Amino acid sequence: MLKHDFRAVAREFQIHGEFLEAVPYGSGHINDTYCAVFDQGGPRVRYIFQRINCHVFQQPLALMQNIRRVTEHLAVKVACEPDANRRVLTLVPARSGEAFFRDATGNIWRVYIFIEGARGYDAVENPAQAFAAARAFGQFQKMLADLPAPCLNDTIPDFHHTPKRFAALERAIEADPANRAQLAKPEIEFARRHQAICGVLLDAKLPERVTHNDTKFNNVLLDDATGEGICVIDLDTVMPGLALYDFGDMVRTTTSPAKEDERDLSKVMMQFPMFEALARGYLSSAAEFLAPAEKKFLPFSGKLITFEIGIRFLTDFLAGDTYFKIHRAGHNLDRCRTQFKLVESIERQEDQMNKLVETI
Ligand code: ADP
Ligand code: GN1
Ligand code: MG
Repeated sequence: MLKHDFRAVAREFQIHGEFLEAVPYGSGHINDTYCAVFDQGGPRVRYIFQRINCHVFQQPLALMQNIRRVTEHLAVKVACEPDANRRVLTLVPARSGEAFFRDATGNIWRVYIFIEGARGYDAVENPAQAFAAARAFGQFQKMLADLPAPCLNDTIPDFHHTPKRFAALERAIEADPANRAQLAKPEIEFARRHQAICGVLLDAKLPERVTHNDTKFNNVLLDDATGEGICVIDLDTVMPGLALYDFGDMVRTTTSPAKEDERDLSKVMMQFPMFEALARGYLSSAAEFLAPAEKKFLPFSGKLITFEIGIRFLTDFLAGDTYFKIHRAGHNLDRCRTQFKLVESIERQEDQMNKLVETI
């Protein structure tokens, strides 16, 4: 039995032709994503159907308002480029004219045109990919620098406020509702040993910008033919933030050859050539607007955001897996372990990373 009546959802959007099927798609941790296929007379046409996770995003309408503004702004920016309609997500309007549809049980659905001829990767394969991804995310920040007022809505308040993330971890350790703290003693100790880094970027008085905030490697689609970072996706957390949150998450997800949930920790490492490609790719599009202080903290941001996501995984493990989707017992603890291993690897190479950035 299908979990959702996709045919009924499809009817609520401005899509012509006959709905054929919808299958789960991608490996995101938050929303439910499906690839929906339609017969429109010629070759099959695909769309992305997404059910927004309203446990995570408690104000889905404010979120959709952001996405509408951001995608419309970006569409104007890329209009003159070749293949313009593959360079930005395009929302398919609902029959009501809204950007979403709320079904009878309260689920909120949105539909995007499927970006064909490109794909996202869960693990980086070579420095060229790292360069392409970072260049695209830098370009994304640049194109949104002149988004007209008002500010975007905060879809998750304090999303990258690391000290508050740390406080949430301490609360979870204290409450220990799933009786798991005993299973994560080394990780809890690791987190506590690193507490001092939490506030560094907040104390540095860096400029607030419009940032993506979830720049993991699989949130940019790379063109199958050219390898270019053709389209930045997953716009739920686009909101005011620090440019370094985005660069930090790129370091987290685009320098190690291992997947985020790899159990063999010997495979987890910060590979210097990937970092170099990432820094060069990002600066190829972002150097013109970055302040010197932001540039200086590029390597540190990688350590901080890797640590931050590590403590979020640990917190969710302790809380009983209520936030991130999991696919096996201990999944969030496995994810936490890769993050902390990567923090250590970055620490060992931080001086070299700093020296490199000074030369770019
Ligand atoms: P989540 O917030 O759960 O990570 P995403 O918005 O990142 O959800 O979507 C999940 C996956 O679906 C992506 O990693 C990507 O593979 C795929 N995807 C999302 N939007 C599109 C699109 N417009 N075209 C093609 N693939 C897409
Ligand atoms: C989630 O949505 P997805 O899977 O791209 C999370 C990010 C984490 C990431 C860890 C809204 O990203 O913050 O860094 O998992 N998104 C949200 O893989 O919490
Ligand atoms: Mg995603």
